[in-house]
Amino acid sequence: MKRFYTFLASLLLIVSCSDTNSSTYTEADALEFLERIEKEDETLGPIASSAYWIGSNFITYDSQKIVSDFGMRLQLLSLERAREAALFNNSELSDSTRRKLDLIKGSFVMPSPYDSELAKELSNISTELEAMYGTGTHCFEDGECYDLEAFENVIDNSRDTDELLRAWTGWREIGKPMKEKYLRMVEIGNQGAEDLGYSGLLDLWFSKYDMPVEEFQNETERVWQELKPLYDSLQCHVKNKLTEYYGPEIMPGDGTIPAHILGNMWGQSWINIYDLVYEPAGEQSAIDLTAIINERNLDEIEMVEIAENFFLSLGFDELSDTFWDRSLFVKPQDRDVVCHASAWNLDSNEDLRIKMCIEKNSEDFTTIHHELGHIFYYQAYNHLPSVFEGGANDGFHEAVGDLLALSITPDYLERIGFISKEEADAANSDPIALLMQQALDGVVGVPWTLMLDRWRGGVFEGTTSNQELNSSWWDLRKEYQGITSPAQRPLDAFDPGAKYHIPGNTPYTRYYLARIMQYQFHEALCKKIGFQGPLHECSIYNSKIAGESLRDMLSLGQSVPWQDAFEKITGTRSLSGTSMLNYYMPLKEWLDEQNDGLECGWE
Ligand code: X8Z
Ligand code: ZN
Repeated sequence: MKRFYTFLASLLLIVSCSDTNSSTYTEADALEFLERIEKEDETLGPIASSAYWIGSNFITYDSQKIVSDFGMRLQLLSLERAREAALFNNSELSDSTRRKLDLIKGSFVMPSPYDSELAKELSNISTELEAMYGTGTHCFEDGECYDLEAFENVIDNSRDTDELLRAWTGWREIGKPMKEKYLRMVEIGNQGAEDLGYSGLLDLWFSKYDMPVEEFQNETERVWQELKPLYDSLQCHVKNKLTEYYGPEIMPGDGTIPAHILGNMWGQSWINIYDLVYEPAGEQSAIDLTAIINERNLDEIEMVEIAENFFLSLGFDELSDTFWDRSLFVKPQDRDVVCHASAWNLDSNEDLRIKMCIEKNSEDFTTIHHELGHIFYYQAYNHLPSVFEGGANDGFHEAVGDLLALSITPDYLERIGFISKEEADAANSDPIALLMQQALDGVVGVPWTLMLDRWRGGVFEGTTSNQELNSSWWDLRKEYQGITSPAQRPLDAFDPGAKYHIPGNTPYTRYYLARIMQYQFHEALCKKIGFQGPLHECSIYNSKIAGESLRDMLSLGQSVPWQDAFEKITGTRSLSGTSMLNYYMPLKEWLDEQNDGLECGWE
């Protein structure tokens, strides 16, 4: 630790004694600075990561103290680096060096001003918010206590609306005490962003996409408008089916769906109510992956091995022993952990891990592919300098595993021996069943992943007042998703706090981008491997051509603008909803037939 202090002090000296006439700084100076950063990262990175790993894996008073302290020191260090990088603002530099410096200046999610007291306060709050979520439990008056997994067990499986409502409102109790802390965090973060030269946090967050902020926001909106008719048709069908099942008394009557009956704590994936919204055409019921996992008695590790094998079939290198030894796969019974799934790059050359409380069901089977997507991305770019170790943009990082999940087709399941040829043929004979299963996650996620940061943007910019924090959340959920709260929310409610990425400060637009890009990648790769049939039947499993094309892109890390990386696979440089619309075309037609003559839309 002493060495760390000495290092910080020397860095302070360099910056405070530096000549502010930046034109005197040359490419050679910049390279020297970057080399120093690389060396520091090599030593500091793995230790800091271990501190965070312990903080999320053993939530105790002491581990949080360490995480908070580390957070404060790393914040100040990053601010120092950003200041030093800014000294080169007017220098003539190569494109690559300029990009590295820009990445260093923009590497913040929640910056504090350069002030140790504020850095400490911010780090304390962020650590506390994440721990509040990770340890979140609610006890009812009858003394029964539930954590998130216990509440989710009810929401995902129950069809009893009283029970559902109790679990839905119960989990949201954990959000209430976060509200004031969250607001203070945003206040400090906005100050920090301004000090870095941004107009605020929103500007900082949306400046990471190699294009002007406004242009990026317009792009996300443009694609949403392309996809909205598909979502609206699905929302309408699901609303009508739920009305049939539960009766009109449970529905708000304004065309929206109450959030507690969607089979997911946040209404972000509706796969658990599949059986309520689709009756198979023939005798054969759709493939039930959860049932297969349980029939085959797969344990958590075997589920991960199957996902790993998919990547290996594309030509990726095996996961190392350290991955298997150090990852967390099963929820520990004896301690508090942050169960929200994550992938970790503790030391890019030899220490990659996932942390997940795996449940033996189809949803988590998909999430395992998602997490391994992060891991194989880390593996693909670990030869790069540390500043370039990152996704082409953050959406790319989220899209890799999701891309593979689109290839979990009946033919793939047959090839790995999960189902018979007859079962695969029967599944393929009912495309609507397959597409409906995919859409209940993939299409449903589109407005949700867009609205979340629209809400955060309003809070960051101050256009949403402190009194409107919760009501604006519900206004946006209604506007984008046609979902409403099943009960009047109390004045002190802070429902966004009950979703991990809000207390965890994880930007969410990345998942929106991933939702869109995964279909663009899928379509392009299927074309590349010469697949002729409908897109939902295409699997890139075992294709070395697809694997090579994917790796070519992943190995670029963030060394080039994302559009360059995107072009490598798709041949285009912009986002488009067309691939997703192509994929779901048969479902869209079917939905429109079902909805014909019924009331759609919401007020
Ligand atoms: O947070 C995640 C991953 C970890 S990066 C499990 N996802 C979002 C969520 O759960 O809300 C994946 C889908 C969207
Ligand atoms: Zn992820």
